[in-house]
Amino acid sequence: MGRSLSNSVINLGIRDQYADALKELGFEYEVLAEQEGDAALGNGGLARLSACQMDSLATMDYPAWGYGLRYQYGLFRQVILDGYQHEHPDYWLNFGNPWEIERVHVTYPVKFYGTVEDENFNGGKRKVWLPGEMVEAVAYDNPIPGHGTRNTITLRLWAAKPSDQIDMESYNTGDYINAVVNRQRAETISSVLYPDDRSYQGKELRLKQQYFFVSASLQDIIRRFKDSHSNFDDFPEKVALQLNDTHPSLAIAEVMRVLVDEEHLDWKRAWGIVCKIFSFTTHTVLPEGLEKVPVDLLESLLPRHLQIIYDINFDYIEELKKKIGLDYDRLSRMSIVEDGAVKSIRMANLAIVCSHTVNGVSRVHSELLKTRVFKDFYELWPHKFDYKTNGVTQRRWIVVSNPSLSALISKWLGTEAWIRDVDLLAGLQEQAANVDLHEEWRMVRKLNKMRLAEYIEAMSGIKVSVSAMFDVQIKRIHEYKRQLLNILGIIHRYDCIKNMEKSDRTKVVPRVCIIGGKAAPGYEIAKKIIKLCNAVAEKINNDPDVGDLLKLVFIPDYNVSVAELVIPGADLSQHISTAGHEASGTGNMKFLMNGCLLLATEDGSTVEIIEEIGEDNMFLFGAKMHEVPALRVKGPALKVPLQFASVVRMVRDGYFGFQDYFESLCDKLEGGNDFYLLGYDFQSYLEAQAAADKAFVDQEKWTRMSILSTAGSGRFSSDRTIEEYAEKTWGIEPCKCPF
Ligand code: OAK
Repeated sequence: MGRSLSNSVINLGIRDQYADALKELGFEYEVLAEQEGDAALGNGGLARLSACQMDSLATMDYPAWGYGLRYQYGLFRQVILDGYQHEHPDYWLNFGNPWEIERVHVTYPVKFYGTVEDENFNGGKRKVWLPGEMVEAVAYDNPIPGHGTRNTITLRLWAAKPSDQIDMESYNTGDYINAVVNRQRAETISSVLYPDDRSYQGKELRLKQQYFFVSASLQDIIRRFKDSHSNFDDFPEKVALQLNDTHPSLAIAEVMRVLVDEEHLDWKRAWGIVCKIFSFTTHTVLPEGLEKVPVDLLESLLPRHLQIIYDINFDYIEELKKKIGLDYDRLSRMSIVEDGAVKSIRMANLAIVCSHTVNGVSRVHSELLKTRVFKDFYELWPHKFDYKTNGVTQRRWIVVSNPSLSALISKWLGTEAWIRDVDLLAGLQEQAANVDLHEEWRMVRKLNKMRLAEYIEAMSGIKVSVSAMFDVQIKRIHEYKRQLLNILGIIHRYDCIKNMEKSDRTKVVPRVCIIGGKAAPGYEIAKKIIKLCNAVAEKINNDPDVGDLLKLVFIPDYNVSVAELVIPGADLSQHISTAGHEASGTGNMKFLMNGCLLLATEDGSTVEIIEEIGEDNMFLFGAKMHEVPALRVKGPALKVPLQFASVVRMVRDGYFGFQDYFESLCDKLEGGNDFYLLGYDFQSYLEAQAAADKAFVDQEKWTRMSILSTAGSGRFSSDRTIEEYAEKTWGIEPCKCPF
C-alpha cells in the first residue's frame, strides 16, 4: 500500500485544510508526510496492482472488500553494503500503525492438521474433520477512502493470535510450558511475508498462511451473508470472489467444505454454488511459476481439503472423459492432481476448473494463456477465457506523487475532473504543440528532477546534473526483466566515451542511469546483478574522463514511496523484458502518466500502450514475441554483435573487479546459455538508446512526446480495469453512501 497520509487527505479533499491546521501546530505537511513508513505487504507488481484497484473500487463506489494478511514483518528492507544486497527485517509495526482499527470482536477460529472421520448422519455417512491445532484470526481494518465520494471501503487484514480455547486444555492438563510455546507458534503464521516473488517452494508455513487467510476471509464473508439470508442458493447473487492468482485458491475447497460439512448442503448443490462465485486472475506467463502443493503436505495440514480436492478432481475427470474421450496424455495434463515424483495439487488447474472466468492481465498475456499455458483448458472452455488489462490509479501516481504536474494538467484542461474521469487527459493532445504549455511542462519536469537529484545526493553522495537525461529502470530484479541488458548497455556507453576523441565528447548526450529493485534473498543471479550494477557505478562515477556525461546510481530499498519520488523525475524509463515474459507490467503505466518516455520491448501491456500513443512516441526494440521460440532453438549458433561479446568480456576479465564472482553471470550470457536473448537484442537495444539520445537533443520534440504520453495514458487507469471487472465478471453496480 505504501504510505496512507497523503493519499487519504487528497482523496478526502482536505489536503489544504489539513496542511493549514498542521502549520498552526508548527508542522510542515510535506515534512510530516515523509515521516510515514511504507506498508510493504506484498512483493511487487501483483500486490501493488491490488492496492491501485482498491483505490478505484472506493472511488467508484463499488461495494467491495479487500482481504490480506497483517504481516508483522513486511517485505525486507534492502541494505546495500559494498555493493551487495543484505536483507533486514521490516518491523513496520514498531511504533504502532495509526491507520488500522483492531476489531477485537471480529475474530474467527482457524483449524489445521488432525484427522477426518466418518460419522452417521440422517441414515447415511458424513465426514467430520477433527483438527489438531487451532488459532484465532483477528481482523484489523484499514480504511480506503475514495476520491470525491463519501465512500470508504475496507482492507481487512488478519493477524494470527493464539486460541484461548486450545490453551485452556493444555493448562488444565498441566502442560504449562507447551501451552506458552504454542501461543508463540500461533503468532508466527502471520509473522513474515515470503520474499520470493514467484517460485513456490512447498513450505508448510506458506501453505498455513494461505489457508489461514482463506479460512478467516470466508468465515467473515459467510457470516455477513448469513446475517441477512437464510438460503445459500442466493449466495452467488450476493457474493463474487476474485482469486488474485492461485495463492488463495484453497478457498475453493474451503467453500465446498463449509457448504457440505457444516451447512449440510448436498455435494451437487454446493458445487453448483461454487462454480458461480469464483473467478480467477493469473499474473504470470511461465508454467513453472504456477503453484503446486505437495499432496503429503496438504494431507497433513488440511486432510479434509485434500479429500475434497480429490472428489472435485474425480467428478471433473469423469466429465472430461465424456467430452474429450480417453486421451490419457491430455487427461493427465488437465488433471488437478499431478502424479509426478512428488505427487502434487496443481492450484491453477483447480482454479480454472472451478472459476467461471479466467482472466489474463493484458491482451497478449491472455493470448499466451489460450495458446500455450492453458491451451487444453481454452479448447475445452473458450468462453471462460478473458482479460482485463491492468491499470494504475492516477490519484496516487499523479495527484499524490506529482502535485505540480497535477496542477498543470488541471490548469490546461480547465478542470480537475480527470482525477475521477481519466479519459479527459486525452484533451491534452490538442495542446501538444502549444509552446506555452511546453514551457510550463518543462518547468514542472525540471522541478521533479531537482527533487530526485537531491534525494540521490542525500542517499549516495553522488551529484547529478539535472540537464542530463534521467534514465530509469525500477522493478523487482529478475533475469527476464533484463536489468543486465541495461547494465551492459551502460558499460558499452562508458566504453564509447572512454575511446572517443576528447573533442567528440561534447556530442554525447549526458545521462544519469538509475536502477533500483530488490532481489529475492535466495535468487543468486539476481543478487549478482545488483552487485554488478554497483561495481560498474563505482568505476564510472569515479572516472574523471567521464564526468557528468554518464552517472550510474543504484537506488537502495526500492518501494512505493521511492517510486513516487523517482517516477515524476524520470525522462526515460526502461521496460525491456524478453518478449513474451511480462504478463502485463504496471510500472510502464505509471511512467507514461507522468510524461516519461518509454524505451521498451513489445511485451505485456506495452503492446497496448503502443496502440494508444503510437510507436513514434516511444523507443521500441527487440525480438518480437512470435520470434523468441525459434531464436532460442538456435542456441550457440545465434548471432550476437561484436559489441556484446566485448562488454561481456570486460566483465569477465575483471574490468569492474570481482572477476570470480561475476563468472557465473557471464556464463549465463554465452555459449548458448543466453535464454533471455540479451545478445540477440543488444544491437537493437543500442539503436533504441541512440534514438532516445537524438530525440532528447530536440527538446521541442521530446516535450511533445512527453505530453502525448500523458495524454494517451487514460486507458491505463485502474478505474477502467475495475469497471470491466464490475460489469463483465462480478455483475455489481456502484452503491453510493447515502449520507
Ligand atoms: C507474483 C507471484 C506469482 C505470480 C505472479 C506474480 C507477479 O507479481 N506477477 C506480476 O503481476 C503484475 C500485475 O498483474 C503484472 O503487471 C506483472 O507483469 C506480473 O509479473
